[in-house]
Amino acid sequence: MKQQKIEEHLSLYFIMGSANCGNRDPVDVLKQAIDGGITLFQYREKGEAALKDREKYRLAEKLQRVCADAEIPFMVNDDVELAIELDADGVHVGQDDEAARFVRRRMGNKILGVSAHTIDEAHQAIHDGADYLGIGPIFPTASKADAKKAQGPELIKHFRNQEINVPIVGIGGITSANAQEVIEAGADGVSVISAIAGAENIQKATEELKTKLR
Ligand code: TZP
Ligand code: MG
Repeated sequence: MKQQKIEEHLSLYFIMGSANCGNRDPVDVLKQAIDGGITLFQYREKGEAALKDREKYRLAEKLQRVCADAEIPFMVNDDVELAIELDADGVHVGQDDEAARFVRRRMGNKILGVSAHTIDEAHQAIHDGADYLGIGPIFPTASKADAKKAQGPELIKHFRNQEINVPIVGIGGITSANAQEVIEAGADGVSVISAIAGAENIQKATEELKTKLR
């Protein structure tokens, strides 16, 4: 996918796994989020009750099909094996996962996202072939157990001021109340878990977020 296209897909980037959906079916959650206007989806199966092996594969496959029907790119968090098995549209890795340069080699020209917290990490990720950077946590989050301290939208401004010009997506505690600040700071999009997966009305919450990104 061309960089311009990736940038457009980052606009409203929804991330979830079964643990983020409470007692709702992740397939329904994803369908409603798509109806609300998400532009990219990442399957992120984490936590104590996380699905494993066959179950994880089956859910991933279902979610991928929902994405394919809606022409929304389907990304996988961390699990490069799964992404390759499914022929997913891409993978997102953090600093503690398989090194981005190896992931790039294994994934060919698929989308590669890398989480970066410092300018050095950003330079390394770009050198390794990242298509975009995930920067955060911007605001405090309850969705990631080992999240670092929230840095505010200033963190994104800092990356832009240091000539980090690749596509950037902000992450962490982003809601319809603060999404605009993240974009104004220089992000191409926002990625959210709870603002969508935790909303009572998923489609409406997604639409609300969407209006803040224009
Ligand atoms: N990485 C940094 S913060 C975060 C991840 C995966 C969690 C984002 O979830 P939420 O609910 O949108 O704050
Ligand atoms: Mg990771």
